[in-house]
Amino acid sequence: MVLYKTALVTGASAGFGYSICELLASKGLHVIAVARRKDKLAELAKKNPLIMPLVYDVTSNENIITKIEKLAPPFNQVDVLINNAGLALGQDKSQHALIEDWDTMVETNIKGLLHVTHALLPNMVKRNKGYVINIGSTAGTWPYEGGNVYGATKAFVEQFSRNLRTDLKGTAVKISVIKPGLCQDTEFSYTRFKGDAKKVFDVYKDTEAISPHDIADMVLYLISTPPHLNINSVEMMPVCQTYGGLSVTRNLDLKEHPN
Ligand code: 8X3
Repeated sequence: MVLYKTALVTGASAGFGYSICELLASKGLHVIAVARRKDKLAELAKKNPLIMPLVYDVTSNENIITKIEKLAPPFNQVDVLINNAGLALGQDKSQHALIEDWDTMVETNIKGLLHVTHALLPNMVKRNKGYVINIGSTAGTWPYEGGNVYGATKAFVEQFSRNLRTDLKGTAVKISVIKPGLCQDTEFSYTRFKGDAKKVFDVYKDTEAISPHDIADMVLYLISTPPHLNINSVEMMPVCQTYGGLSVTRNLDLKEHPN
């Protein structure tokens, strides 16, 4: 049984966020759907009157609290925060990556998540009621070529989640991190590969990956756990995906090359 009345979901305009909003509202929660794209939020909000669209950019310096306070009750008090907004940009090796892409990932995946959490957490602690669910990634645990800053931001999300858990000691506020692996039916790869349809196609070719519904189901499960139980971390992969193992370069050239 869900013991929470309201949820705020960032990155609500597509993929995981969109599905999470739909599912939680269908279970009777009042859901604040946060994203930058007004048209997508309007489309989502039409699906259920319990969904309140809130246009907000997590990378802006505006405090989200000022916007939430203006919403009609019960939307003005958030019980469950789902920090879902995040992105990957590029999958080139570090030596070829664009610094602008690195900056954008840090701004969104780290700073955006921090700012929203910092704004909402004090009220949860004050009321001794709340749940923060951070969307991490398998990339935060398992390195892969070209995962560089994306994986590092998700490692941050995981460690920040653990540290939050320690800070919440002595309160009833819960915190979990969900770490999905390969996921389909989201904008993730289109964004990462900047619309390169061939690259996107190759990522999902002949696979059955995690769907946004799988993630929404997991969120619903987490917020339905009994008050005494905190699931610290959930790592999810499709059955078709597994660990890659370590790699070895044979006959490696260790000599310095002329400039
Ligand atoms: C998404 C998983 O493997 O594309 O966070 O980095 S992966």
